[in-house]
Amino acid sequence: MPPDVPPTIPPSIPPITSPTAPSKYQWKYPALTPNQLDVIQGDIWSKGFPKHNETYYLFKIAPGSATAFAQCLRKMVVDQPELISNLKSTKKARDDIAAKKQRAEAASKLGQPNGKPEKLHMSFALIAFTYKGLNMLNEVRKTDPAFSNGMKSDGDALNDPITGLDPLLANADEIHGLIKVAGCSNGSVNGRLGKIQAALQRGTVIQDVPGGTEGRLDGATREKPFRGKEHFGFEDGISQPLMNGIDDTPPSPDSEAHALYNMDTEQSILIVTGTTRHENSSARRPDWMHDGSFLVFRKLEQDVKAFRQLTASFATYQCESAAHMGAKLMGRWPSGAPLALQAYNTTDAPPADHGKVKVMNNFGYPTDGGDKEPACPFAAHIRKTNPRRFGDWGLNSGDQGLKFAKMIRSGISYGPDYADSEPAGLQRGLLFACYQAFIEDGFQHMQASWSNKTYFPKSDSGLDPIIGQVPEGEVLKTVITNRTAHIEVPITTPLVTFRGGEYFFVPSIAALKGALTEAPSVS
Ligand code: N7H
Repeated sequence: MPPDVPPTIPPSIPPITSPTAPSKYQWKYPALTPNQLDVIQGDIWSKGFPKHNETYYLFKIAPGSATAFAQCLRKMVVDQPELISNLKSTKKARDDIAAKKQRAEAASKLGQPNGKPEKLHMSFALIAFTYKGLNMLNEVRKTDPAFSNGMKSDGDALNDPITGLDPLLANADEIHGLIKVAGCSNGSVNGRLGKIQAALQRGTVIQDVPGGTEGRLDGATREKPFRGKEHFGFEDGISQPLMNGIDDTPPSPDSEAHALYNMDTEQSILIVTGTTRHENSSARRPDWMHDGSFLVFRKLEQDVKAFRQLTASFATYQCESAAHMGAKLMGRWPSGAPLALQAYNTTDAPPADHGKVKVMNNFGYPTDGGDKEPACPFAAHIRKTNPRRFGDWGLNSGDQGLKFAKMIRSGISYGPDYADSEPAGLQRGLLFACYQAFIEDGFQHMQASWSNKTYFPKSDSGLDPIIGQVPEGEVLKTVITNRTAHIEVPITTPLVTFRGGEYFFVPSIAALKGALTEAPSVS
């Protein structure tokens, strides 16, 4: 063969793939390590603590007791490690619950008795500190301005009201720490909280924050048939950022969608992993903050009557029913079915599909040129707080929020169910909690720069009808869209009202045993 003839390249042979064996989803980011599963507190992942009841206990460290508190805390974490839950133990509990459920389902399919899963008696706890509380344990550099200044200082940017606050949350200076306890019943929550309070010497070393009942705010999941639903009647807790190493692999057929719609999340957005803020910032955190996360806690009262009255005016806003208008405000139907999907543009999913739609995240928002009015309004709560895809509708891809505004939500409802005939004065809502590595990028960005602004995700979108807040005296205006119309909706009675809250840091268990309790900075 003459030397100048190029060798023949064999045609490439396509790999043999079975259509029934889809390839495994490849996570985009490195996994949490086994050590991280041991030291990261157990509520900081998409599934969080299993719970039926939950309490937020707010405490202060008694004057002159910082050293005693540090000693008690260290002793508790070392001698009774089971009292503060880590990711490993929470994941195991979730796996046990799932296994029991599966066994019960299998038994019931075989027609065997005892098809109902046996109730597992479990409880879980987390401890977190305000900037003031943390500073009593270790000198804290002001690396995170929102955290060190406190939620009250952010009030103007967030448009938080300053009156009508829950007395327990009204005086933030009194709050040094938070113990969040979740469990299968009030009894299991009280039992675990009592043990922690005893270890931290409640009454002498720690004291209840004044203004409430024993320093507590209690919540509970709603009873059947509203289990999983919040007070406006919508399925909650569907869309969460997922982390490699703790979350289940997204189902393979949905892999691309999970990557595309940003479910697969770099851990440094949710957990303090490195010393740099992100590529554009120089804020540096000390090593002991690694594997911690910031907790934003807000008591948000829901006005169910106002929600029902507003949605009853559906015809004015060219919606087909009150339920359709509710779905336009939320972005999902009560079942969880996303309004953006064509099948659910105008109707909720049939009951037979509720199991499927209540976990549905494989969707984005249509990219039909940016001019037409979409089935899911730009201002809908879930579209405001997660536009899902970059570059659509002329979204400003320079908005760092599109990558960094992520949070693990971990709220619980409080208060009784609403009834038309109820006596005046009953209150209900959401004890909202979320975790992120940067409050400025997560909660603060979402609330102040997205939900409270009409220009996000595009100009004249209107404000988020559920959580948007305007300065006192102004009326919140959202916009409802359909294929032909773009209609402004004034919300004269807010659907959700802020009743107080605070920013906390949730240290790793390693920090609780080490740097934070070694040498308190205040005696
Ligand atoms: Fe929202 N609701 O129950 O009506 N939220 N939220 N939220 N929220 C969501 O997708 C609700 C609040 C987010 O990825 C659903 O899991 C209520 C705050 C984010 O598609 C429902 C309150 C902030 C998402 C509610 C409240 C957020 C989300 C759909 C207050 C942040 C995921 C279920 C009383 C600043 C969006 C789901 C996505 C979803 C409700 C508060 C953020 C039903 C009543 C304060 C990021």
